[in-house]
Amino acid sequence: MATNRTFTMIKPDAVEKGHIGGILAMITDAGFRIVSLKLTQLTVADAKAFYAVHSERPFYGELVEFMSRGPIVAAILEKDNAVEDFRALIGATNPADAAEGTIRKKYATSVGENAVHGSDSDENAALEGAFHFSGREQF
Ligand code: RTP
Ligand code: MG
Repeated sequence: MATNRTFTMIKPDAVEKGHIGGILAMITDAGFRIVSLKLTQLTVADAKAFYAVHSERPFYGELVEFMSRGPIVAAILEKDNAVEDFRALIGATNPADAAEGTIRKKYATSVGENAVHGSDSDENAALEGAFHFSGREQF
């Protein structure tokens, strides 16, 4: 079933640098409604599970260490065509390739430490959102 929701994390690099407010402003200015929002931290096991699809990639260990090293902001967002439009708003994985006006162009520092996550499908958006938020926390 197609949905109009996606899931995002403001990653530890951007939280450390004080960019939570700036990134949330770009998200809401782009027309996304905040359904759920929290400051939290991934355990090593959480990060391993979240990025299990990349477990054979050479950067997996570094990615797990990075994503669990400090607080993140987790959020469920709502908008028509949410998954695709949010991927467009965050920009390319590598900030060197990210278009002007994207979140990663403004806030990411490297291909690894790239400020934000965006779900890649409706199915993953639902799974990722449900991992962090109960039904009572979704508004
Ligand atoms: P994300 O899942 O975090 O939204 O990022 P993405 O779809 O744009 O990129 P993906 O291919 O799913 O990669 C997941 C995350 O792994 C890190 N990465 N590091 N060192 C590297 O070459 C490398 N490649 C990817 C990034 O943090 C990327 O967002
Ligand atoms: Mg991805």
